[in-house]
Amino acid sequence: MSSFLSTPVESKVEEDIEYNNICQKHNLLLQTLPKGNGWRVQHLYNYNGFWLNPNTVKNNLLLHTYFKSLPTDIVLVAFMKSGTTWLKALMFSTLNRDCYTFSNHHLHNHGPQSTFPFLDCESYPITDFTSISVNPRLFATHYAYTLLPACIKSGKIVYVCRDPKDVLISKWHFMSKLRSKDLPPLLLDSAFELFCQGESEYGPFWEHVLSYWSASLEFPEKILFLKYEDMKKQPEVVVRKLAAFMGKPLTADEEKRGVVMDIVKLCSFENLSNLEVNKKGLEKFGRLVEVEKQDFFRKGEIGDWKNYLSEEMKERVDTITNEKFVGSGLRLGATV
Ligand code: PAP
Repeated sequence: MSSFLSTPVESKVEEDIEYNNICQKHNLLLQTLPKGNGWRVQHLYNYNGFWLNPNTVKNNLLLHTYFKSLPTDIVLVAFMKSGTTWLKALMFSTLNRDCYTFSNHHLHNHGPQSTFPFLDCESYPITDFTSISVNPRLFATHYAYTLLPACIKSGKIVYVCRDPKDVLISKWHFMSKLRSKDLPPLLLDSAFELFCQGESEYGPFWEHVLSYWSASLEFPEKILFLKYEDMKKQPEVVVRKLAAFMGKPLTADEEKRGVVMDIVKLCSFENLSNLEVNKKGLEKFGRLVEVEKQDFFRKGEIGDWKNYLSEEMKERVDTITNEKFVGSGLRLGATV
């Protein structure tokens, strides 16, 4: 991870005309964009239909300006708390299955979040990631499809979605931990209301999912659309799909040797959450965000929302989901 992190060099920032122009554009933009309530920071801004925190708006401008994609890139996308950590581990270990043994694996000593870069965080000096020599390069982002630079859309994308009720509960727990100490705690009732109105980082949830669902129907060879619930039910099916999609299908010999189950076990919630490397320390994202590694592992279950949401709340989310997804052909929940 450290290879793509940059040390802030404030004096250099002042001399960088292109970067300063973007900062200026960002400041002006924030004055004009609709403002909403943040979960982690005080305000979110509605940028081209999606609620982002101010730094994520800025980073979207930076991404559009600086990111140099390669046709072989594969980008993992998910709405927050929908399965990024798990898929990072699965994609990394599936793609690099010839580089490590399963008894002495990179993931035993490195958190899944550090296996490949997250594109939504600002680092300075700006990196265009051209120094990454592995092929294909893997990246991750939470941006909606319409907010991605065109060059990313021309490569391959793995998208994962999850039941919005579980996403809401997972996100509320996670954001409550990261929430600025200067703000009052975010009560679940308030988070629920904001989520239903679409007002949460990278939201609205439903438009985010639909943006990738529609694109996956249009470009099925470019976008692999997965569901967290399918992954829980039959992870081995997902590993095979991922391997083929990433251009490295499982061979008959690998199948015989049980490589699929090795990957599944390595990346399971039980295994990863019990590794020392995932229990302590901080994961750094760009120069501004740090997260306790253990906060990426909470319960890893389907249906934990039942412990938090009333029947009425469940009905409200399900009704929104049905109304938003009607006619799209998308059904949430396990399909395999
Ligand atoms: P991010 O958006 O901050 O990157 P992300 O990894 O997408 O988070 O989602 C975290 C959720 O995935 C957590 O769900 P929970 O709060 O409902 O428990 C986390 O526990 C779960 N998770 C992390 N790793 C795994 C895994 N290996 N298998 C299943 N679920 C996992």
